[in-house]
Amino acid sequence: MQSTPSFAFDVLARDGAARRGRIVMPRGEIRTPAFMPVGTGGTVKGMYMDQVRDLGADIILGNTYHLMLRPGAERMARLGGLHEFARWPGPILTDSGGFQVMSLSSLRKLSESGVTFQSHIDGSKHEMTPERSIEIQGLLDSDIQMQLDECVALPASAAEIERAMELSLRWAERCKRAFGDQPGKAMFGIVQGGDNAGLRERSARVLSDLDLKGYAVGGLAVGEPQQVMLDMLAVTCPLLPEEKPRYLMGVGTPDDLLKSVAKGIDMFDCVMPTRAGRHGLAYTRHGKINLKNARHAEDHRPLDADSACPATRDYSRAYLHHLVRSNEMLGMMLLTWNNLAYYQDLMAGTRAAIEAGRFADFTAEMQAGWARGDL
Ligand code: PRF
Repeated sequence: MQSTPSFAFDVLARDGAARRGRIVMPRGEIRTPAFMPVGTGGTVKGMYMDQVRDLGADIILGNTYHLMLRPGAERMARLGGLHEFARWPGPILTDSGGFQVMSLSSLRKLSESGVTFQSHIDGSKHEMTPERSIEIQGLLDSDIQMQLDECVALPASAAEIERAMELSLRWAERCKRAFGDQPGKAMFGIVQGGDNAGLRERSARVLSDLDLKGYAVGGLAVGEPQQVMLDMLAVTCPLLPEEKPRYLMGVGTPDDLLKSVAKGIDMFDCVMPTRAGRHGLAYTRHGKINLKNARHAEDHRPLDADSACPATRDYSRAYLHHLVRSNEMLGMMLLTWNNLAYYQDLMAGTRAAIEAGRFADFTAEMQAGWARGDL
């Protein structure tokens, strides 16, 4: 009899600091580098779960903050958990809520014990502690749960960055205790420390000693230039355990993804492909195309005739332009589909390139295509 896989991460190939790996969990295998489509409120906006799966996504992201407010964590548990509810049978990673509380709610009050806030939906009052965040993520039946942390927007003073980083370290310990030992599930810690290399180093070292199943790098792509983000990754990644997955939270553009993989990142999530799709923007091999632009009004060509994605291959730019201009929901759906297809294809190409030992060449080819533009 074959035993159920609990949680295993293997690095299958390396090319410089870039890694091609595999996470095996009871709900499925995650090929890394992986891009996780964002399914904030139990839906990857505008997409059927079957489509998301067919694009090659092995895992999606859900948000503790949104789901605790609506439909509610206890209700979700009674409904059989998020996988059953949203009809996504594969692994789900949930963000812990702290980041969303800070960006979305009002009347936030942060203390050692946690954060109290008012819902952005109905103004109701809530408390989020490290323990409650882990409890909620358990009620959602999340496979990879994130510690509660505090992310400060940049620029910020070193003192402020340090205070939030140290608080996040204490919260990591409390989350680890609350999570306990759950075979088949994982809790990841989150490195903070802003744009300060010394603080990043301390955060990475203390979290590494906690021996968690994986590590995220948080507090980046929050207002700093790309080079600062890459410098922080160069400091942080080598300090994280080699044999554990590394997840860069909330990043980014296709260029961010490739440059971060080159620093040793294995997992990503970002609203960019889905949100941009709803705003008329298409990510393609030829760079970003704004379908609102009048120059597409009589363009018969699809976004990319060579793509396997129907949204990319079968619909004219003129039609997409018309849909976007008319604010038709199909326009948002097709562009979201195209963008997620592009992101998943980029990750598939990344994995193949690392295996073939040609990741630097692959990156240069992709960048040349974006720079050449939409001819
Ligand atoms: N912490 C958490 N979620 C996040 C971030 C973080 O720092 C970021 C920063 N890019 C995005 N999402 N918990």
